[in-house]
Amino acid sequence: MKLKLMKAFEETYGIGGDIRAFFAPGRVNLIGEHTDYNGGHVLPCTLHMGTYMVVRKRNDSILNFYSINMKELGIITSNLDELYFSKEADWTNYTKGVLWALVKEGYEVPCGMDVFVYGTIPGGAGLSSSASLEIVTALAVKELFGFSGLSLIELAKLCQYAENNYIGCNCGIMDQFVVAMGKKNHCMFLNTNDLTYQYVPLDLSKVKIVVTNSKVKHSLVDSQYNKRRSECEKALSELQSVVTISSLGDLSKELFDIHETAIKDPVLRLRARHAVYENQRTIEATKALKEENLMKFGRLMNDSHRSLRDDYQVSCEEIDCLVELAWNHPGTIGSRITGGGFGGCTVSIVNQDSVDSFIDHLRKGYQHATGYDAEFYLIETGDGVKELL
Ligand code: GAF
Repeated sequence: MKLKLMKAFEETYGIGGDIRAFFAPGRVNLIGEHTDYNGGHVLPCTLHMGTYMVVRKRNDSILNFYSINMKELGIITSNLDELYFSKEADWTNYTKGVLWALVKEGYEVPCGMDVFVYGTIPGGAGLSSSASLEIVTALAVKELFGFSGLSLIELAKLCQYAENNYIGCNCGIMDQFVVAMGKKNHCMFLNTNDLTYQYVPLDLSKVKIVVTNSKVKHSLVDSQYNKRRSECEKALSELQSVVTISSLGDLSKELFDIHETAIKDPVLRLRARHAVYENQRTIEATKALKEENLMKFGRLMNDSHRSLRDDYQVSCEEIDCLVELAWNHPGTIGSRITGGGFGGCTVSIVNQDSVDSFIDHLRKGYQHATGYDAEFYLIETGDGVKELL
């Protein structure tokens, strides 16, 4: 792949100079949804699908961006003096946002770059194509300009900062963190409160992770995401008048049940309830995975979906349809919505022998109920961001 992309780079920008190539994966979250901005735990794994970036320094301050996936936009040109969000900059806002965050942090970017991108993550599916683009940019820039003091975790934080303050999505740290730090054949149990993490082995010899793309993305995703976050912050501040906690992730289910009436608005109570219960479910699910108790893991995934559907209300008809079809299939161990919500993908753990009939059942049932053609990805795990040497 590297050689092919290098050749394509030269065809786009001309030959010569030091050309380097990088790759960052996408991610799928197995459980622990909407907990990462509530000081809770998450359990994502990195994918074989991801974003390739080929780069070369320039002698001036021009930034050229080209993506094979957005051929129709051609080369999008910008400048180091123009690191601000603009609608016309389209997908390059993510790369520019990372440069902006680095400069803001005091890293001097001395010259422009020619940038060539190829992504294999389906866009808008909730598999973190944006975090993947951000992190691959961050590593490429770090390596190109010798910002050797920056660790991968610091890069993840900078990319989250860019997403929050340049793009305007108030996301948590999960996506950037795992895309930077993920490990093949493992998922990552991350405590978003203190950023401690463990790699948990993922044995996919008898079961498969099937990601189903609903092909639906409701436009309210960004506004509703930010709204959920502020609802949780409000609920937290009300709880803090009766119990000493610094985040919803500090609460056990039992303590929540005792104190929940401190939250006046019943809707906010539901949001906080999801954040607290989902965090505890993620801790339990990780334990079940370590003990190889997949049946329990699957039940917790199903509970997670119900909570996201009923309490957090980030699901939608199409996703519920896919999850119910999965629940009705005998080969399914667990199934739920994954990612930010309002469309995107479901993640299911399916017995290896049943994968074909599972896909067939969902494909037909979903087509019949909604008219949409779902897409299916059999997940292979991959490593976090790296230079392709
Ligand atoms: C999106 C966000 F980017 C993550 O930070 C996380 O909150 C997730 O939605 C929901 O769990 O992917």
